[in-house]
Amino acid sequence: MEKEISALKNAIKGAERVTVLTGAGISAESGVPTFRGEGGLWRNHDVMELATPYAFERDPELVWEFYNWRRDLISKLTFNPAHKALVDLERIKPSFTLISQNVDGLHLLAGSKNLLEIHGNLWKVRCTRCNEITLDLSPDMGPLPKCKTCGGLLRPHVVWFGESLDGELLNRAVDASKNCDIMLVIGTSSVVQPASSLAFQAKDGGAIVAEINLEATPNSQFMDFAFHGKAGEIVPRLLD
Ligand code: BV8
Ligand code: ZN
Repeated sequence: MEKEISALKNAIKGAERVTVLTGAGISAESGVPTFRGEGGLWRNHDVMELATPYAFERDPELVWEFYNWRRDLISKLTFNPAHKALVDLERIKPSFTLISQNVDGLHLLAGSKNLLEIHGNLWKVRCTRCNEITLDLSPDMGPLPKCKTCGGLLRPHVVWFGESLDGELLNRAVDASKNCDIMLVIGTSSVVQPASSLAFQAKDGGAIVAEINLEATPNSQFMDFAFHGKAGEIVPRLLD
């Protein structure tokens, strides 16, 4: 591990353009439940069933209960050394893009600037009628929050399963993946599409690709480096 770590550290040092892709695993040590593993359940509902437009259509109050529960939980948490290390890296690199699948807002809280939240952000709400997007940090939005402008029902401004990602954000993420010298893939099970394909875009673009994740993933075999352990421990070591 030591030899590999120093090899990757040197590669990062020599890289001009760095792109990072993060998933729920980078927030795990902050106390945010991940999607798979133990975090995958809320009141015996499969989270994957709740984070869908169909669930919201069928039972908006249940979905809002789930999101209010997450908002309340995350409002008491903060970023961890892995988030912080990425902020420090961004400051010293001529070109840096952080692509996150996470909606918890912890990268913003840590101070990341060039951030693409490709699955949206839990702290933003969108009106289902007039599409107005507002930032609202209240832990509990109430059972069926309504738009102040038109009275329409609000929804979390996140990308649910079965919904397509914002085209412009995705294009910028693909661009940052295709045109980088190194991509770090941190804390993602790499099963969710199209995010998990970004690592291949980076490889196609000639980048060195490194995975830092608690366990192996379907993409591990394609990586130039694959470190299995905690992001909060490994990422700061890579960037110190
Ligand atoms: C789309 C917002 C289609 C909601 C999220 C192709 C094949 C098969 C299926 C599909 C496909 N294309 C599309 C699909 C369907 C689906 C999909 O990918 N399904 C998967 C499950 C197979 N994709 C979609 O629906 C996407 N939409 O493609 O649209 C389309 C196209 C055209 C027109 C119309 C429609 C939308 C996907 C976005 C879903 N929204 N989040 C919310 O959060 O409330 S994704 C959700 O999962 C979270 O954002 C989360 O970040 C993300 C991915 O999961 P991970 O981040 O990887 O988290 P996970 O728990 O899985 O893994 C955590 C990892 O961390 C683990 O490996 C663990 O070992 C590790 N870990 C734990 N602790 C630590 C750690 N690592 C380091 N340190 C630690 N301490
Ligand atoms: Zn409205």
